[in-house]
Amino acid sequence: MKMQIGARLFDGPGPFVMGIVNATPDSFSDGGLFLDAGAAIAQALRLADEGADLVDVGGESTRPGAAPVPDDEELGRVVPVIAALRARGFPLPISIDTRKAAVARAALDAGADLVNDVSGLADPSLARVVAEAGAPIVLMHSRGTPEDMQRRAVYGDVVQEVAAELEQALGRAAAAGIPRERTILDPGLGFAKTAEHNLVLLARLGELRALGRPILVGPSRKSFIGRIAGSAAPGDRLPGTLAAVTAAVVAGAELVRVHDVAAARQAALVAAAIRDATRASSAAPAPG
Ligand code: HH2
Repeated sequence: MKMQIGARLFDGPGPFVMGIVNATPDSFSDGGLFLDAGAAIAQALRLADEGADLVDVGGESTRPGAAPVPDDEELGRVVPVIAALRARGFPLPISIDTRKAAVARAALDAGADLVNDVSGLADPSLARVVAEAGAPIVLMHSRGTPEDMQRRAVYGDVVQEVAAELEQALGRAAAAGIPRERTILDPGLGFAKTAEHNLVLLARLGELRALGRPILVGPSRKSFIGRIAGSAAPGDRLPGTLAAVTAAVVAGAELVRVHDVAAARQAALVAAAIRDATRASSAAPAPG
């Protein structure tokens, strides 16, 4: 990928690691830990020390069944964190994880560099904010809202349908004036997906590369890992997360979104080295 995000040029195949800062009371794996602005700021600094390439700050849980959060409440959770990080010279690009135009605008004004939209631009006013700011955007695939998305997890071929719906999201972006070069695509593991859908998307992730944009994948601690592992609690899902990160990077993901940055970074680097060795050795001429 080649994309300017804030002060940093992301150039090359990666992998790049996005560290998660959930300033929420109810996120599925770390809800309440970083609701306090001071704790969220400390977490962002810790993830930077662990080797994150950017951090993603969110103020609304989008786990299945989560109720929406009013604009001012979400704003009040994320804007002080972003402003304080910028005031102290935080060196990394900051992404704002929101579906809401007002939150995105305030976060970009406070110093965020990228918008991470789990609704894939369901709201045209968010598209306008991103276009006006000239910011890059992550378009994640989902259907419906966190409240009803699991009822919509019905697909013929999940990979083809996700690809087609991501292409529609790219169309919404283009219509609002966001150029394709400023987009990153994400299949949205766990969003209107069953555990089986997540596995098929990971296994066939390479097919999404035909859309011609960098791919971000967010498997971190998600429930399909607990399901496969036989009920590991969210905090005990790091080994399974690393397996999913490895598979995603080998299949061509340029970015991974994770809670456990140091461990995921190591897994992603080794996975990328294996991916590159595969490409190099299959490109080499046969001996003799
Ligand atoms: N997953 C979550 C939130 N935002 N953004 C992208 N681009 N991709 C994802 O897979 C993704 C995302 C859900 O995880 P988390 O933030 O840990 O939980 P919660 O929504 O409960 O805050």
